[in-house]
Amino acid sequence: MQHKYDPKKIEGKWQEYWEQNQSFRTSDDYSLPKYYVLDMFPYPSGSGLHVGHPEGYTATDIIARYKRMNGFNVLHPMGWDAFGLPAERAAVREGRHPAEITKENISNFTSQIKRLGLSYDWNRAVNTSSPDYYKWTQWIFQKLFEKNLAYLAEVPVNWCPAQGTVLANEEVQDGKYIETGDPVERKMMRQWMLRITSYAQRLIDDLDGLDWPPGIIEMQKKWIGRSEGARINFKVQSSEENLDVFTTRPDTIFGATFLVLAPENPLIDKITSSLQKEAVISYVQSVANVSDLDRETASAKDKTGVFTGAYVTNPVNGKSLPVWIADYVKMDYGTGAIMAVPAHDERDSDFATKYDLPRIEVITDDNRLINSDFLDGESVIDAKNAIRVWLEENSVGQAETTYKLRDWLFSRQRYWGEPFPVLYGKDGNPVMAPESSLPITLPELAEFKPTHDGRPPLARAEEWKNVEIGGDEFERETNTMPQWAGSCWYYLRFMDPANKDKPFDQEAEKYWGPVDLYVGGVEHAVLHLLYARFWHKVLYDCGLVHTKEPFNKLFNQGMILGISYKDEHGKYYHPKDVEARENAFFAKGSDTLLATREEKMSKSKLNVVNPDDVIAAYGADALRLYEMFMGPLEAVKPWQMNGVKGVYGFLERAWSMIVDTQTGELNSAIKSAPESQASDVLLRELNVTIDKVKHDIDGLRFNTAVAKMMEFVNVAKKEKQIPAEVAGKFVKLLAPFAPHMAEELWHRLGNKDGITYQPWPEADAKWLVEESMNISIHFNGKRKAGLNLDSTLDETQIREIVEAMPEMKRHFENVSIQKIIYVPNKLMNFIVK
Ligand code: ANZ
Repeated sequence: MQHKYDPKKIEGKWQEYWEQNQSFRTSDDYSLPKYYVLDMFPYPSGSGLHVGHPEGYTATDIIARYKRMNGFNVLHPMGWDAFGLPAERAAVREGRHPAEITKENISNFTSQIKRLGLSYDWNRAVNTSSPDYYKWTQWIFQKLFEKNLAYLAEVPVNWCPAQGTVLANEEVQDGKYIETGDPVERKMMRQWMLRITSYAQRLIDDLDGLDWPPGIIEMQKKWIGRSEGARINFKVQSSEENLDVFTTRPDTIFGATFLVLAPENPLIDKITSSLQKEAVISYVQSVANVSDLDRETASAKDKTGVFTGAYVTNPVNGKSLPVWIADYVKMDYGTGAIMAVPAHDERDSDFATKYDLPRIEVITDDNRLINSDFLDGESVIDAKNAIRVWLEENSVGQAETTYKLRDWLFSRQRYWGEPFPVLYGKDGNPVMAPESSLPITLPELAEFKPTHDGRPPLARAEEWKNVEIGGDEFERETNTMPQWAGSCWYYLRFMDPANKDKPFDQEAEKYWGPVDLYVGGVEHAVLHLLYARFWHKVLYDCGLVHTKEPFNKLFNQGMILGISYKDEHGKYYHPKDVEARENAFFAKGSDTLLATREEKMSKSKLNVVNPDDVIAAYGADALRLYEMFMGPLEAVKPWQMNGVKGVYGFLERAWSMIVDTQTGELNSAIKSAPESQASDVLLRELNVTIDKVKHDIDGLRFNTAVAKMMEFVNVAKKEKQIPAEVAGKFVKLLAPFAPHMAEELWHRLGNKDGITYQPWPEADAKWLVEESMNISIHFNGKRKAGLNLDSTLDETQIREIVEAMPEMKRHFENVSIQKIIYVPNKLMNFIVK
């Protein structure tokens, strides 16, 4: 029998036991209460797991194990978000096929994750790049098409020349592809679009009922970007045309001194005067290739524009306003035209300064209207309402709400993605491939590199591309879906992963939906989490899911930072080399030391910690426990190996509390006596610990739960006698956190069944109250005495004690008690007359 705590001898053994016993297999008994706890499934990258992954995974695993012990049927699955650019880039780099690389990475991730002792039901694993999964991604796309939510359009796209593909708005930041930093350009292309904008309002409204971090809710609202304002029609002079502007500040209309059109606005052709034509054409051409970002961030002095030669009439006062073109106005927002109010808008002000255009002040410092005729003296809020009514009454405008959210650009010129279930007939119009032909499998392609002209790699698959149905010839769509497609609905597939006839069974969804707890990184705030909500709502409208929202509670774990070492030249050092280098420095008498930094883990900074190394040194239980003990789950925190050593020490103490490390038998303090034979000190500590751990797990405060268990062990180790029942209860508390050790100790305590489904211990309320309490005794609000009493006494008993006390006697003489105010555990106030 093993004597000392040795995770190597324990962990593999129990992992095998769980697998053999299918301990974590989810039950199909829908009469049980359910709990669905989900991790954001990983992209199986070539670099494998780093210690950031197990942070969220351990947290959800604790919840899953805890819920099982509380009688829930738990769905706790894991899978692979396996399509996407990185596998393709790795394939190009290594000269191998992305399918092969993905398979290898998945197998590596699986064994790494299994070593952590996470209680996933592996029977339910899904892989978004496998045909029996993406069959249904294609099927859902067809539902979107049927509902007119998928359409082809010639659109300005974010074209990334380096990657040879278009990107979604969400994937571009500061004019660069967020994954690689490659620059992104604007280009017109015919692409598949998803009409997420028709769900904009519902995507805002339904955030209300969600238990999500307020920051994420804010980010989604901001991204959707609802703006309330007005559309105002300006008549173009000596023309039949009208120019509509969108403004959030209709109250400033008397301050408008010119209008500005986006360079792409189609009205430009119709209103430009012949005199200005040449200048306008040359300006429009010059800005055609400037990226949105550069357009937006152009500073005051770089503001550019050109006069069209046309004038409009301001409907409120009949004044003539010149119409300009400038690239700070965007075509894809509002109406692609604005009324410029230089006195109150910074960009308009910059532009007016540069081109010497007038400004009229209409708002005072205290937000009242001036120079505004019938609006003078009004507050901004009242003026907004008044002008809206005026515009509507005079039929020159109306209230309008716009959103920043754009439709989702849904096609990519890449190989490693879901093929579209779409065919083009001879007329070039798209039709859906027959449902019976799904999945449209991705053809094996020897040459899958992106092309540089934007033609998708699949266009090379001649045989695959051309299909004949009932004598008619068709060509397949050769674009693929973006990497976000598969993750839009994977949480639904986990409910019924083997279904061959449907994406998932309705009964399964009714039982398991929605996800009760979803844990993942904050980086998905507006990408995955918005896309999945959108698809879910579409499925809701199709009657396929019964809840409006997919994820009831969301929690973001904080990033784990690595400690990196950098010298004065900016060079990074591996921690192993640091000691040697510093010694060398001291030997040379140099005073240059390496600077230590806490930074995001990355290969280039040599600060990535691999969980395999931690497990090899301290075991999976110590790794899990440390990940939880480092700090609050949501906090950003640095990885410290010493901390792992610390929790390892705790595990050793917990072990030796139960096992005699000399003989390997049970520690002599462990007695087969009933729980009641434990000392009051131990019983109190046990019950307080049970209570605290329960509440901390419920609140996802795992670090304080671990701290409490540490306290328990310190108290228990001073005891001469620990009834096995008491030890067993502690082991149950430990089980969600350090499941391997808990399972081992549980069996050593003489239990035959595994610990997974043992009922969670309940705290005996009797031990939760403080032993004694300090009560201050008042008469008519004045403190007369302080008493230390047994905390189990109730109001009547305390009153009797006080009345019987000789030193209190005089306070009760010659008075009558009107009322007694009792604040439990604090004070008793006698109101007397
Ligand atoms: C007059 C005005 C006066 C404006 C003022 C602002 C301040 P948000 O809040 O982002 O919705 N705008 C409208 N369409 C635009 C476009 N296509 N490209 C660039 N700018 C556009 O901003 C709405 C405001 O942004 C609108 O209200 C308009 O300028 C400008 F003191 O109209 B405002």
